[in-house]
Amino acid sequence: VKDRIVLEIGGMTCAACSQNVEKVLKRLKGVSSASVNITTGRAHVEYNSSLVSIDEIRKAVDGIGYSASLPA
Ligand code: 9UX
Repeated sequence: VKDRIVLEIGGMTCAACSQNVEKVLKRLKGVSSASVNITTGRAHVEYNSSLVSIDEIRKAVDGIGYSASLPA
């Protein structure tokens, strides 16, 4: 089953930041695609919820110095 989530990423100040976030997301087991838009500050993630949780996804982003939260 493929799930999708949109996360609001905090702390991105340059275009390379979005690449950093994308990379760490794609490295997660269970994440099949990740795309981060520096302009909107949002990440679109496709993942398998039986392999990885939203919390794990958020923690991975947190772990490289950015924040990830559910859009208000
Ligand atoms: Mo965007 Mo950079 O961080 O060291 S300001 S990649």
